[in-house]
Amino acid sequence: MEEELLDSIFAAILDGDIPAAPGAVQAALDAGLSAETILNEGMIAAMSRVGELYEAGDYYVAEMFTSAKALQAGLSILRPHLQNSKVQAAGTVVIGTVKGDMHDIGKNLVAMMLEGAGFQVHDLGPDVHPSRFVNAVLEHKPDIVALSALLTTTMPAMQTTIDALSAAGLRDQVKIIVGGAPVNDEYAEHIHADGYAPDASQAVTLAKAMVTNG
Ligand code: B1M
Repeated sequence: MEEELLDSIFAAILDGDIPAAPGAVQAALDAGLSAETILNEGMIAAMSRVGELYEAGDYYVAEMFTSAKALQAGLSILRPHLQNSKVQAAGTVVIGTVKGDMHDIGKNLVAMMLEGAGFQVHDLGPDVHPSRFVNAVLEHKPDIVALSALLTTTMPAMQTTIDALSAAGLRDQVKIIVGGAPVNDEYAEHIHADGYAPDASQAVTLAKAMVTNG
């Protein structure tokens, strides 16, 4: 039963069936599956398969795009269930996907889960120029700046963003966390970020530790 429900979520996303995705997610929730299981074993697993098919030349950008839309449609149902955290953290976060990078699903998940944990989140969207991060830090005075990148070609924009914050004299006023599929601990250290998280829930743990421990 559980497997069938997860299979139908997986299929809706893999096939880019935008109308079917919300219903499949709702059915799994109604059957008592946890939001985390639905997200990780249904939705993200399907997206990984989409990536594999794209790499193999069986899917094109158009299919990746429709699958992303189906995932987003499913997320709209899942959103309140991912935000049910009982522990509330105080802190402000400015988040965005770096310049040149249009991938925003992972970033949206991180933003959503930070909000669920009680953070005030200013989401600048995808393709954010370093100067927009600088302006947002001046405007919102966040505790944390969170940078996402999904492409190896846009990872260097994380460095450029950190450099822009340094040049504006703001680097010491914020903690910077980074993440996204091609990013790792080593890269975070290399660009002098303050931390790296491999997924949205660990980004929340990291952000909480940063506002608690300073
Ligand atoms: Co693109 N794409 N894409 N794509 N796309 C990838 C990333 C790719 C790996 C596919 C592949 O080849 N297997 C590949 C990158 C290769 C590389 O650089 N190594 C790729 C490519 C090549 C491209 C284009 C260049 C294709 C082209 O045009 N020829 C193009 C680039 C456009 C641009 O950005 N300039 C492109 C375009 C697109 C679409 C627009 C069609 C669409 C994005 C739609 C959207 O986001 N609104 C898309 C999609 C959907 C993907 C895949 C299939 C799925 C990404 C996704 O949403 N995953 C992806 C393949 C894959 O990842 N398997 C692929 C689900 C999401 C929940 O995971 O974003 O990894 P993710 O987020 C995770 C963690 O990474 C982490 O938390 C999340 C999980 O909890 N995380 C953070 C993310 N940010 C974080 C920040 C943090 C902490 C954790 O702290 C701040």
